[in-house]
Amino acid sequence: MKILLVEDSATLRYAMRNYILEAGHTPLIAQSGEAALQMLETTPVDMIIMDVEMPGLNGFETTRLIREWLGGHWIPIIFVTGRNEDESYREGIEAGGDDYLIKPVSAMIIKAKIRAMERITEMRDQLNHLNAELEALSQLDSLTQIYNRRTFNEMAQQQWLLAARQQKPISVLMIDVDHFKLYNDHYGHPAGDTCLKKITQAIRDCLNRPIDLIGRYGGEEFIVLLPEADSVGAMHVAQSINAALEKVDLRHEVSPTHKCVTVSIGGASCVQTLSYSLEELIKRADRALYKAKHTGRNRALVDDIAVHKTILVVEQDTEATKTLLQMLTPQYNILYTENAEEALDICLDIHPDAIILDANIADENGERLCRQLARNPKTHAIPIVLTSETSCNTRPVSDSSIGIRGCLEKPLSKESVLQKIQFLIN
Ligand code: GH3
Ligand code: MG
Ligand code: MG
Ligand code: MG
Repeated sequence: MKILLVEDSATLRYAMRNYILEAGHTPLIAQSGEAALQMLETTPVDMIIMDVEMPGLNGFETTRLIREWLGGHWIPIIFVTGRNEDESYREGIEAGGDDYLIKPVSAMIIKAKIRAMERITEMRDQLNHLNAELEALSQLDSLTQIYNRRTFNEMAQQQWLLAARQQKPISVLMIDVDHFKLYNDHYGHPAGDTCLKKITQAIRDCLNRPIDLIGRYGGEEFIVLLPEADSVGAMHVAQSINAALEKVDLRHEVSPTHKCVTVSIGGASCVQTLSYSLEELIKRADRALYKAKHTGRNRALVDDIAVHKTILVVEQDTEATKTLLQMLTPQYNILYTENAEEALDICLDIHPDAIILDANIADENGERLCRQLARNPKTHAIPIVLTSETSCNTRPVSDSSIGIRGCLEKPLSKESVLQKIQFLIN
């Protein structure tokens, strides 16, 4: 164990240091209460042996500050003092001490006390470990009583699949508290915990529908899933969260950006397509959050994936489909099918910005697909590019009358694919 010894007398420091070493532990030395506090900011310790009478902060005052600063994290603190009055003993225990020894203390006693405290520390560790296991088994985050990350992911995945089936929009918001480290440092960890609970409540109050999901994603990071909400709806919710926190007005005196606790929000919205996953949507929201942080905090940015152009890939060759997906994602929204009938349905429903069509399909019922698209005023302007195993020069010129505006030879090269698509879409 690392044992911090706080003692102003050089003689006692020397003796106690040796006792600690003899007991098989590592001594760290502070000559004053102030020095002890400073050391604890950077160095975690397992136990503290604390003198009471010291110039500056005395042992009781130092212990009170340490307990406040450590919040829920308990480490044993033993006082070693010349004061032997009952009242002093009471004060020491009240200040947060766990034991109280009267000087002079023999090596034997100090070693026995260290051993006793070590046992309690081991029990604490076991308890923490069991609590962590219990929390993993439970669905809720213990501090905020909203879904923990794992449960949120499971529930969100169900909503995602539902949105995919129904082709409905879905949005996600990542919410990160601004300058929360400074808040903890200034007000203490327990106050930080209370603050997180209040933030949770403020966010919950902004979610109006029972299908909306909220989870604690990390320490001071929350996540919200808004099924059936497009980017406008998501932005509305996000801004209402910013406004709600301003109203709750939790003081944050040391924040460099605002006087009260604020959050930055990054969102992403999409109309569910085959080419996106929930993980990607969350990644996009995270990217938006990063932007919100770097453009001043206390703000919301929502990335509308729907503004990305959509390309329909109609391919029988699964290798080619995979290659195209790799080349075109995430710059474009990709839908794909190997079936001309389904392609027509998709075109009528979603109006992709371009179609990449396997020439093999085009030669069979694909040609019919092209004609049907060309006839329909809703779809006649969609440009079609063929992919072909044979040279593109052999294709008849009449293709252009049924919307075919280009040809790509297999094996496909990324450069030519992107060039062609950009040319056709922009
Ligand atoms: P930024 O505005 O860039 O997000 O700054 P930040 O200080 O909020 O970010 P940073 O990631 O540096 O610090 C996050 C802090 O959140 C550090 C950690 O002590 C605190 N924190 C994380 N989980 C908890 C918790 O459960 N309770 C308390 N009180 N604090 C927590
Ligand atoms: Mg002293
Ligand atoms: Mg964070
Ligand atoms: Mg933060």
